[in-house]
Formats: sequence, C-alpha cells, structure tokens
Amino acid sequence: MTLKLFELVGTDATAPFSPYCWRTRMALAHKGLSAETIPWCFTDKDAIAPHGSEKVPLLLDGERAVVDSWTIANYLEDAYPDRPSLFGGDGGAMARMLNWWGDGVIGGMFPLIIADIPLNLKPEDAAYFRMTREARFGRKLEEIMASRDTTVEGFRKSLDPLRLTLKTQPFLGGAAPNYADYIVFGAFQWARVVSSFKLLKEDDLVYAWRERLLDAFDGLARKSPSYHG
Ligand SMILES: N[C@@H](CCC(=O)N[C@@H](CS)C(=O)NCC(=O)O)C(=O)O
Repeated sequence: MTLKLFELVGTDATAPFSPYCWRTRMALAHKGLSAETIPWCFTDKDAIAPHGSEKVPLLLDGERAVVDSWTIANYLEDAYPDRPSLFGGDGGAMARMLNWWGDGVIGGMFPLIIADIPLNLKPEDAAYFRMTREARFGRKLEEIMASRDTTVEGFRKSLDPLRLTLKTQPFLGGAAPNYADYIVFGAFQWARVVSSFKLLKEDDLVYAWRERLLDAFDGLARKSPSYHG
C-alpha cells in the first residue's frame, strides 16, 4: 500500500494548514493508515495538474489519484472497509450534510484570520493568495479582518448546532470521534496553525471538544507545528 497526500503548506514544509487537508489527515489516522506527505504550495500547480487537480488535498493510492476531501473520505471508507469506519457504517449519508455545514464554518472563520494567512506563505504564494482572495471578496484582506474583535461573536453563535449537540455527547460521532468531527475540526486546526486569534472562549463546550480532538491520535494535531509562537 503506497499512500501519498499532497498537503498545503506555507514557508514551513512541516506545517500543513489547509482545513480540507486536515479533514483528510484525521481521516487517515482514524483508519490507521499512514501516508507519505507531499508539501504543496499555492503556486505549485504543475505538481498536481498531472493528477487532474488544481487544489489539495490530493491523495495518491498507488496509481490512483483521488481529489476533494469528501471524495477522499468516501474512497478510504470503500477501499479500506476492514479499517475503523469513518461514518459509523451508514455510508456517510448524514455526514454529507455536515460536510456542507463545515464548509460554512470555514466561510465564517475566514474573515477572522484571512490577513494572517499570507504572513505564513512564501512571497510568491502570499502574492497569489492576496490577489485571488481580494478578487473574491472585493476588499483588502486587512479591511476584511479589521472588525474581527466584534464579528467573532456572530461566528461563535453560528456554532450553536455543534455546541448543543456537545451538551449530550462528547463527539459528533457519539462516544468517539468520526469523520463528522474531522469535518469541523479541520477548520479549527487551519485557524490554529496560521493565526493566534482566539476564536473560542475557554468555557465553551466547543473549546473542550476541540481540546479532545487536538489530543486524538496521540496528539497528531496538537503536535503539528504552527506558524506563530
Ligand atoms: N472542496 C475541496 C476544497 C479544497 C480547497 O479549496 N483547497 C484549497 C486549500 S484550503 C486549495 O487547494 N486552494 C488552491 C488555490 O486556492 O489555488 C475539498 O474538500 O477538498
């Protein structure tokens, strides 16, 4: 078995930060699979184009290329059925909805950390990131982030579906985490690696849940380096 995972990094090749790549990283650990990591930067398009992708995560399983974190999770579930299930055995039908909700969490978090991200990228990747994201939002990154001390309140409130669930169970997966948790956790790990901004209050159930996932798989995510002190 030869698994290889292209993962987004900045100036530090050992510090992957993409929320989607973290979904896949946690999924591989859940399955007990190890993959060789291939650090990838925004402007390295030529490295992934032959595999039919412009984005990461990109998983190579031998000759086979699998693109998109959700497709990768389903691929791992089908290709490695003897390993622990990512979806609790229901084929991921319910997790699909959470996959979309999790993309919304990334969207809510983005304005809170957006100008921190290029500080961690190589100059050419920082220029690419600024150009593409400022075109997408129609504003300077710093302007988007300027009101984060107040807008973070709305972001925290948006996590109520997660918070209310955690009142009665430690993980979205129930007693133990599964891919539902990794979908949302990927966003928090992204923010944690690239920014020192405090997204959560310490007395929040979501904070405690995030701590549990930072400790999962022998501290896989907690031990992964961040770009700030
Ligand atoms: N829906 C995709 C999204 C992947 C994605 O947006 N990846 C970003 C990194 S976080 C990327 O590769 N961006 C390349 C670019 O902006 O050029 C997934 O779930 O894997």
